[in-house]
Amino acid sequence: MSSSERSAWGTVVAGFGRTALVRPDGGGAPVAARTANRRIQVVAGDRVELRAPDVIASVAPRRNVLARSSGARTKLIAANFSQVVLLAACEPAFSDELLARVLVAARRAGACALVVLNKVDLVETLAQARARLAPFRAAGIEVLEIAARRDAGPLRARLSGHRSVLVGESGMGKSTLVRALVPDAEVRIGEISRFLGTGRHTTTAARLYALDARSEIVDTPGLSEFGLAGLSAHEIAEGFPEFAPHAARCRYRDCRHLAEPDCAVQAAAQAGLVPLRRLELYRRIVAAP
Ligand SMILES: Nc1nc2c(ncn2[C@@H]2O[C@H](COP(=O)(O)OP(=O)(O)O)[C@@H](O)[C@H]2O)c(=O)[nH]1
Ligand SMILES: [Mg+2]
Ligand SMILES: [Zn+2]
Repeated sequence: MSSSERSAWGTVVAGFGRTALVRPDGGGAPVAARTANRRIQVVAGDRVELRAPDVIASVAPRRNVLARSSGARTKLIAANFSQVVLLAACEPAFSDELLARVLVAARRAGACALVVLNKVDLVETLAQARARLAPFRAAGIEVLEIAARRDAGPLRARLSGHRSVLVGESGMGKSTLVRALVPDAEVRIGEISRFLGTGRHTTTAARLYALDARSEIVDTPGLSEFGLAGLSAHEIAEGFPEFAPHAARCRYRDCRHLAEPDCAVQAAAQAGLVPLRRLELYRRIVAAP
């Protein structure tokens, strides 16, 4: 590299394989950039080295990554985050299995996780939604209730100091929430869309927004499934931290809490010490990760 080709670093605001919108360090307008070669793949949250000034020369090693995998294909969702916010809603009904899957992935990424129940103004469906989340609460997973259309305030404080990845099925209120949290979201979505061209990729990639000097949120496309292909039963069990205190008393040290004899996790579920639904979800995921 000649001395006139100075490199600079930036953060990927939206990434699509080899192309990305990059926010340069030190401010300035986002830059539409392309990776120098096909071996470099970028995703929202990546730290990238810019050259020329619209060529991505390299990607810094990722602290963590949120990815789902069907086995044949692994899809990166976001990188370098500290928190995962799982959005559910009173209506339409959400999948508790999807929540459990994302919690496994968040745990593997070493990020903290927060479940948000949105649309709590829909009082007729509130009790049912709370009941579906009760096993998660009982497992020690935090659940925050909001009505994003009225007030996203209760969540705002929980985002402070974090880069949070917002995930959820479509219809849960992600767009509503992002508009409430990011005052100029529409303008910035427009910027990203212009860069991408007419609607291309608009629903297939995550976008990173700054909330304040210390906080960012990554909006992700609506999920309908979250494959965990390649994870062992043991790795999946790590996403069920409420099993751990009991697992030490299973007869077999490598017990997978499926059909092994004298499984203490199974016994704890029967005794009501572990939510039965959580054990069911664990077994479903292990059977078809
Ligand atoms: N009643 C109610 N409806 C909401 C709330 N938040 C979002 N919605 C509605 O739920 C629908 C789906 O919201 P949207 O933000 O598009 O969901 P997304 O698919 O997750 O992006 C829209 O009709 C929203 O107006 C809320 O707090 N209360
Ligand atoms: Mg949306
Ligand atoms: Zn066991």
